[in-house]
Amino acid sequence: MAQNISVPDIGDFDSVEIIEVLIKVGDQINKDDPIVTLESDKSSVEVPSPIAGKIIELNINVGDKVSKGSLLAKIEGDKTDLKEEKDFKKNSILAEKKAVKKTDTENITKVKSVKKVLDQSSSKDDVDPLETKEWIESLNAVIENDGPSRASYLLNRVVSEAYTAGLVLPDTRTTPYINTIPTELEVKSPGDQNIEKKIRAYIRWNAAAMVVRANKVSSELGGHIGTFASAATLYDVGMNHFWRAKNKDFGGDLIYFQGHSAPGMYARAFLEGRLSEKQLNRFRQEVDAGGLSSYPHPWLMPKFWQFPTVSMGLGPIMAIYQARFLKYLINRGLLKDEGRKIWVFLGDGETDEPESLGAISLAAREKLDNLIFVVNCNLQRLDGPVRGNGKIIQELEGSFRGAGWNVLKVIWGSYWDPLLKADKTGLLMKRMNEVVDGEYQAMKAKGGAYVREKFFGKYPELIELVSSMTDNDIWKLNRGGHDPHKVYAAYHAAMQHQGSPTVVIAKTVKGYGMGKSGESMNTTHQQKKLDEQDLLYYRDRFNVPLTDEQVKNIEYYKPDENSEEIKYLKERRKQLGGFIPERSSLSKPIKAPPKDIFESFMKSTGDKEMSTTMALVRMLTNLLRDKNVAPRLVPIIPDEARTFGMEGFFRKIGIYAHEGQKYEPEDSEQLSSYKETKSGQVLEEGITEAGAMSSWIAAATAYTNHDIEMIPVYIFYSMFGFQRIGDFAWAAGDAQARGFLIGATAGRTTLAGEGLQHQDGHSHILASMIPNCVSYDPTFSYEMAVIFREGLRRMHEKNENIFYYITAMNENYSHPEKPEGADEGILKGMYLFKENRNKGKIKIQLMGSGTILREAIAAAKILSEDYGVDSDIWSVTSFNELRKDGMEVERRNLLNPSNKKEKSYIEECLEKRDGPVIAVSDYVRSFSDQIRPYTDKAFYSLGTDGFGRSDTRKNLRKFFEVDKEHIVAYTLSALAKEQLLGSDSAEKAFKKYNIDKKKAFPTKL
Ligand SMILES: Cc1ncc(C[n+]2csc(CCOP(=O)(O)OP(=O)(O)O)c2C)c(N)n1
Ligand SMILES: [Mg+2]
Repeated sequence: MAQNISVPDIGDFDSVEIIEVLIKVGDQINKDDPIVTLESDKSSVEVPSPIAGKIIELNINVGDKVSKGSLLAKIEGDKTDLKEEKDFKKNSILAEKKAVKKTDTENITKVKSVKKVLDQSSSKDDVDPLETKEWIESLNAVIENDGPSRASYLLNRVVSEAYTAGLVLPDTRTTPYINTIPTELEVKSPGDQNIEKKIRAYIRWNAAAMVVRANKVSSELGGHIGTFASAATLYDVGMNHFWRAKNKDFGGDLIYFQGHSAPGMYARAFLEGRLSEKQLNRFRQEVDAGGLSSYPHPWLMPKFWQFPTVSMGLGPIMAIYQARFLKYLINRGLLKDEGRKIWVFLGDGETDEPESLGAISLAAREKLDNLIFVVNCNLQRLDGPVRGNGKIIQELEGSFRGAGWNVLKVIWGSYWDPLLKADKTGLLMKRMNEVVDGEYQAMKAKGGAYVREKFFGKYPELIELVSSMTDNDIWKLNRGGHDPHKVYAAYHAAMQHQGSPTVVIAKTVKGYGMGKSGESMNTTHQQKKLDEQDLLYYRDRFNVPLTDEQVKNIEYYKPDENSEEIKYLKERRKQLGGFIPERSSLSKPIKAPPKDIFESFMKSTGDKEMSTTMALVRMLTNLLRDKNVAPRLVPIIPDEARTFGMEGFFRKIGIYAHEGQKYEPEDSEQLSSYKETKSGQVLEEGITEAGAMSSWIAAATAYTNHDIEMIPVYIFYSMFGFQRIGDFAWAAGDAQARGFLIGATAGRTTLAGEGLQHQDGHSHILASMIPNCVSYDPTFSYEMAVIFREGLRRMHEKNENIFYYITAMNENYSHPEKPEGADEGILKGMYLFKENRNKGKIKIQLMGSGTILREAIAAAKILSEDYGVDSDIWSVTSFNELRKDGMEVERRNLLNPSNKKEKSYIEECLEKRDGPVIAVSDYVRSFSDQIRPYTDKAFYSLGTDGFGRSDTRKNLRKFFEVDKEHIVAYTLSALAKEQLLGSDSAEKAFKKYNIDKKKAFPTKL
C-alpha cells in the first residue's frame, strides 16, 4: 500500500529550504533512512522515512521551501513495516521502559550475609537497658529466622514510620569509625602472606632506594618516598589478586595510579623484570632516552603509563567518565561486556580538588558498578594534616554515601580485632569516634607509650583493656590500609558489588616504615633523602636481606629469578593475564570517508548565507551516512545542542541514556524530539565542561584503552573551552588523545550580544601551547571541510597522535567556491585567496583569519577603489601552524649556518610579493604576531586585545578596530610609515571614518 511521506512537525519553523534530496524514485529504503535534508537559518535536519519500502513518487526538488505537512514523496511500504510504524513510538518507549524495569530489579542490592547484632552494653544515654536488649534480640531473631533482607525491610519500615510520626531521625550519612566489613564476614586472601610480605618489602625498599639514589645524582631531581610507603599494601593486594591485564582474551582492567606513587610502580616492574637497574638509576633523568618519568606520563613512557594523573583531581573525574564511556561502548554494542573494572587511586588531600568529588553523583546515577575508587587516607597532604580537627574518612563517607556509592571503610588492621571484640563497654568505639585526625597522625609519629597515654588513657576501662600489652604491642596495632587481609576483603567485596560504584576508604600512615626520618610527620611529603641511619632502619623494619655495606651503597634488592618470591610474583601476574601498567593499541584505523562526502562544501553557497558552525554540523550529518565513520562518531555536547543547531542529532542517533527513556518527551511529535535511548550516540553531558572534556578524553583514547578507534567531536562555547579545562587539554595531549575539539561561537566580536565573559579572543593562543594540538580558525565552509577531512585522515586513518582544535562561528554569510589548488595552503595555514590588481602603485599583503578575513576582503576593495592600493589577500587558516613551521625552519637554519638558507612556508608565500603585511583576526594581536619573525616585511597586526562587551558585531568591530574602516585607515597609515604613501591619505581616512584618535587603547577600557 502506498503511503505519503510528509514533513513532520519541525517546531517553530515555517517554509524551510530543502538542501538535499537523498532518494530517487525506485529506491528501496529502510525505515529511518533520510529522505531530504531541511535547513532553517540555524540548523539542518534530516527527515527520516517512517517505514521501509520502495519510493514510487518524488514530489520535491532541492531549493523548494516546505512546511509541516508538505508532501515529500510516496512510498510503497513493506507489509510488516506498516504495522510496525504504527506501533513504533509506543513500542520504543515501552521497550525502553521494560528494559529499565528489568535492570532495576536486577540491581536491587542483595544483602548476602550479615553477622548478628551484638548486644553492646549500655551507654549512659540508655535509660532502659532491658528494653534495648529486647529490641536487639528481636532483630537477631529476624536475622536468624527470616534472613537479612527481611531484617533490613523491617528496619526501613520502622524508620519510615518514625519519620511520618515526626521523629527526628539519626544522621545516617556516616557510620561508626570502624571497618564496614565485620571481621566474621571478611573473605580471606588465598595468597601466601609470607611471600607477599617479602615482595612488598623489596618493592618498598627499591622504590625508596630509587628516589634516594636520584637525589644523590642531584638534589634538583626530587621524588617522593612517603606516599608510596603509605600505599604499598593497597597496590600490592590489587597487583597480586585483582587487577587483570589486557591480553588477547580480555580487555583489561584500567588502573589510575596516584601520580606521586609512581616510584612504587617502577620498583615492582623492576622485580617483574620489566625495568632494569639502569633504568631505575635514571629515575627523573629523562632527557636522554631511557629515563623514567617523574609521574605517570604516557607521552614520555608510551608503552608503560596509560593515564596522566599527577595534576590532582583530573584522575578521579577522568576515571568516572572512563567508566561511563566503557558502559556506553557496551550499550552501543561496540564492545562486549567482560566485567572490566576501572580502579582509581587518590590521596585524601586530593579530594579537596573540586574535580575529585565533582562527578561522584554522576557515577552513582549511571550505576557505574565497574568503578572502584581507593582513597588512601594517610591523614596528611603536603604541609600537614588533611583535616586536623576533623575526620577525613567520615567526611568522605558522608559525601560518597550521600551521592549513592557503596562505601567500604578499611580503618583498623587485624591487631585491633581482639580489642574490639573484648570491648564490652563500647568505649573503644566511642574513643575511636572522638579522636580527630590531627591526634591520630601525632600518635603514629610518637610511639606506643604515647598511644597508651593519649588514646587509651582517656578512659580507665580502656587502660585496663590494654593492660597486658607492652608499648611495642600497642605500637603494632595497625591501620587497615596496611593490613593485606583487610584490604583483600574490601577489594573482594568491591569486585562483587553490583548496581553502584564502590569507594574503599583506607586509613594508612604517611611515610609508613620511615621511622624518625619521616613516619607520620608533617615533613614526610617532602622527604626524598634518607641518611645512612634512616636507611638501616628502613631495611630492618621490613627485613630486607641487604648487608650494612649494601645499604650504605643504596643497592637495590632483587632476589634470584628462581627464588620463590620472583616465581610467585610472576605467577600471580600470569594468572591475572599479564603486567600492569602497560600501554598498547590493537585498534584498527578507520578508513577515511570518500571525498564526495565533503564535495558539496567546496562549492559556492551563492546567495545562501550560513555559519561555519552550520557547515560543520552538516558535515557531521553527512558523516553519519558513512558506514565506516558513522558508528565511531561520538558527538559530545554540554547542553548547547540548540545553540549550535545540533538538535537534529537527538532523534537521528539518540542521546545516550543507560536507562533509556522512562517518559514521553514533551516534544515527542516533533522531528527533533528529545530522544534518550540506551544505544544513543550523543553524549549530552549537561553543564559540566570538566565532565564533557573527560568524556572526550575517554573517547579520544579508546584506541589504546579499549582497542577501538573512536572519533569524538566535542562542541562547546569556545570561551568555556581551553580557559576552563586547560589542564584537561594538557593531560589529553599527554594521553595522546585523538579527536576534534570545536570552539563554537568563537571570536571576540563574532559572538555579539553575550559580552565580556562569553567573547573569546584568545582560545587559539591557549591551544597553541599544547604541542600536539593542531588548531585552525577557518572562515569559509570549504576551509572547514578541507581541515576536517584531513583531521579524520591524519588522526583516525593514519593514527597520528594529535588532536584538532577548530573554531566555528555563528555569523551567517555566503561562502565562495574553493579556489583552485587551495587545499595545501589551507592545511599549512595560509593560501592566496585573491589578488587585487588594479594597476595600483602600491601593494600590500593583507592577511585575515576567521570572520575578520571578510572585513579584510571588504577593506581591500575600498583600498583598491578609493586609494589605488593593490593587495594580495591571504586567508590564514592557522597562525599557530604557520608559527610551528617558522620556528622549525629557523632552528634548522641556525643549526646549519653553512648551508643554503631554507625558507619557511610563510617566506615561500611572501617572497615574491610586495608591500608590508597587515594581519587581522578576531583574536588578540599576539595571535597574528606569532608569524612576525618569519618574514622580513614590515608587519602590522590588528586584533581584539581587551575585555569584550555586549553590542552589535558592527559596533564591536569598530571598538576593537578590526572593521573594514579601521583596516583601511591603519593600512594607509602603515604605508605612510613605510614611506610608500604620504600621510595625508591616512589622515583623511581617519576623518572620513570618524576614527577617534583620543580613544584609549581597548585593553584600558
Ligand atoms: C593540581 C595539583 N595541585 C598541586 C599539586 C602538588 N602536590 C603534589 S602531592 C600534593 C599533596 C597530596 O596529598 P594527598 O592527596 O593527601 O596525597 P598523599 O601524598 O598524602 O598520598 C600536592 C599538593 C599537584 N600535583 N596537583
Ligand atoms: Mg594524604
